[in-house]
Amino acid sequence: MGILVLLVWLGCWQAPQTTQAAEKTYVIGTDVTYAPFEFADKNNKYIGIDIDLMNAVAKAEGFKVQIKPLGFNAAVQALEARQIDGVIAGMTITPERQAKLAMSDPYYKSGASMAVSAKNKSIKSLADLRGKRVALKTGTAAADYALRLKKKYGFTTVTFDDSNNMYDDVRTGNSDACFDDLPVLQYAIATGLDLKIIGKPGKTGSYGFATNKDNPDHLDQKFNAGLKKVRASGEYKKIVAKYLGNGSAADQKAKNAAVQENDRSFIGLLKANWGTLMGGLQETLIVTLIAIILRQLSG
Ligand code: ASN
Repeated sequence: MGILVLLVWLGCWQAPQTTQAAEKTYVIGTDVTYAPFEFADKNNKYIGIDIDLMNAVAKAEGFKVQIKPLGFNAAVQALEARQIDGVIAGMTITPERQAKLAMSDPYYKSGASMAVSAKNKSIKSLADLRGKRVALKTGTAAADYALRLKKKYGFTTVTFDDSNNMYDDVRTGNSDACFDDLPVLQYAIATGLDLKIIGKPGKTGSYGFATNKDNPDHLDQKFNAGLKKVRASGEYKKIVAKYLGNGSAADQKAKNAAVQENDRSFIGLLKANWGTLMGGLQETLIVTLIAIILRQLSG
């Protein structure tokens, strides 16, 4: 009897996460820290161009979103495993990704750049990377770009799951250079990261929202329709200006505080992702609990 009550309670307790009476809620994965596109503010609330854009598109199209900061590669894998409905994460539209996923119309132009420590005086071009160690972020377009150059320029590579750990490896001198998207590097440097950009960015493409090709609700089409509306109303411009603004000193200072307090430390990331981590833990506990109960029943 006690077990029955427990199982019924577990069933009821899960229900509110998946049902929405009027407007459907889609679970959208994003990167952990990819400012100005997604990052945690002082109150550990996720903000950024991607987050505001996704919310604006959802509002325009009459649906709701639940944003999950999973990390870029993990978010794409979760999408492919049908665990989430979409990804918005400064994700470059590439032919390889288009072959696997439904990618929306482009919403932001980007390109991959190399960066080295601000103190580095010896690396001035790709040719100076011979024999050097280059930090990359798993599964990214910038990593693919660097891997295509690896043989020609003779460098070794090491991978990280998020941009901050990749930058740290260069800052601390473990790696000599890293590759990431230009707008993200520029924003990080403008808000206090002690790296510098070397050379011109390589062409990798524009950012788009990703979903599965067979998603039953045509979320890609909904995103495109919403994006058109949000552009036409002037909201898109406002969102970009909110984060990239006119670069006033006060603006920049506020951004510094937000990024540095929350995003650059392990604790910051942990705090920002506590909900997600605990969500995963809850699921694990439930599965374990059910396994124990079933074993008791069968034994
Ligand atoms: N810009 C990366 C890519 O398109 C995504 C990311 O790092 N958030 O691969």
